[in-house]
Amino acid sequence: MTQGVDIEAIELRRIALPLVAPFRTSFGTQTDRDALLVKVVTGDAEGWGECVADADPLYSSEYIATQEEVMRGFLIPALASDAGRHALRQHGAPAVARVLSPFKGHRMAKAALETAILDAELRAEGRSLARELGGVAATVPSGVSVGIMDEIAQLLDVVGGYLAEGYVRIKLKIEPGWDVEPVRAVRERFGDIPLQVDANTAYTLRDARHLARLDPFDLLLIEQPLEEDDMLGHADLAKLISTPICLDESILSAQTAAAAIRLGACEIVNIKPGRVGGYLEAVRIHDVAAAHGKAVWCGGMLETGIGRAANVALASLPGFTLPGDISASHRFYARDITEPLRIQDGHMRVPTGPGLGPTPIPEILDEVTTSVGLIDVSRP
Ligand code: SMG
Ligand code: MG
Repeated sequence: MTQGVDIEAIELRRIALPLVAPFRTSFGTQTDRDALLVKVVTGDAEGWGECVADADPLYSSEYIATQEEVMRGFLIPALASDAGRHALRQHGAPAVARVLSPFKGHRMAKAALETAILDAELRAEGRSLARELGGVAATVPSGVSVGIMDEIAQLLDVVGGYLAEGYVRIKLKIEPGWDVEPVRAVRERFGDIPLQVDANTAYTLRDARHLARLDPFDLLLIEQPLEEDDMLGHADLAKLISTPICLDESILSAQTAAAAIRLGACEIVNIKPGRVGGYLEAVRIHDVAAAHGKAVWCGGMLETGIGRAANVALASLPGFTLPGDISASHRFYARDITEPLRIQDGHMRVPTGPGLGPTPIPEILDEVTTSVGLIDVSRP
């Protein structure tokens, strides 16, 4: 348990980072990442959080401009109110979700604030996020997510490159028209590698027979084939295909995870702290899944070293039995804002330093910053 925290100021910083190569999914092609970083300043330390919302509401309804606005207009004022400050002083980061609970949704904004507060608290106390969350592993296996390509030949080159780098699991982004053939080609070329696919809601239940054509390829899972709110559709689909269904976009909380598991809508859960409102809720989802004997793994949202280091800490919990989307900094960024995270023998080392571990390198951070504002929340 943490010891309580007194916030003096919160900095909101927008940064823009070019991607090393375009990343295409069923909902669009990304060429750079527009991110929002939160820095919380207390009397004892600074803490960092990364808001994982994209520039456009294509992955989910949240997008970066609204996340910044909801923080400024509602979430930060609630944390800075007398009641908010009192709760934070008494209970520290675990109070954040409760203080912010009157405001519906906006989980990515809530997660970034909670992470920064938790990080500040842990840094002040010299404790690591991994230990705080209940992590047990010293390293975690790295999987990599591979975007949709124009040509199969190009895909095979890219996958071959990642396997040569040591990634222990490949995830292919799929959509109608780019599914069975790329999977077949990767299986034929690379054999029995751990392989899975992610549809980002691109199909409907009417595609069940088509999706069953993936069955012979022995995939680890198919991630989010149907719409975010189509829990029953996923439960029905699970009876029509043999590839295990994993939910990503549909799982917003421990409660939705429990419902999805009870309904038979998923066999496996992709846990993304941003999507579920923070690392503390992420641990609760891990616990719910473990109680039902379901595997979980840690998803990715093209985080910088800040968000990614925290994800590595989460992935060190015992229920994370499948490799996460936890790739090295240079998978997406020629220059990360932290010391680059690297993989070694297909694994990433769990940070052991205080808080989430790495911090942004000030010169790099300044160069990529597009706007920054400091909100004074101190009281005499
Ligand atoms: O961070 O390695 C990463 C990206 C992993 O494919 C990835 N994420 O649906 O799981 C997913 C996607 C969401 C982000 S696409 C913009
Ligand atoms: Mg996904």
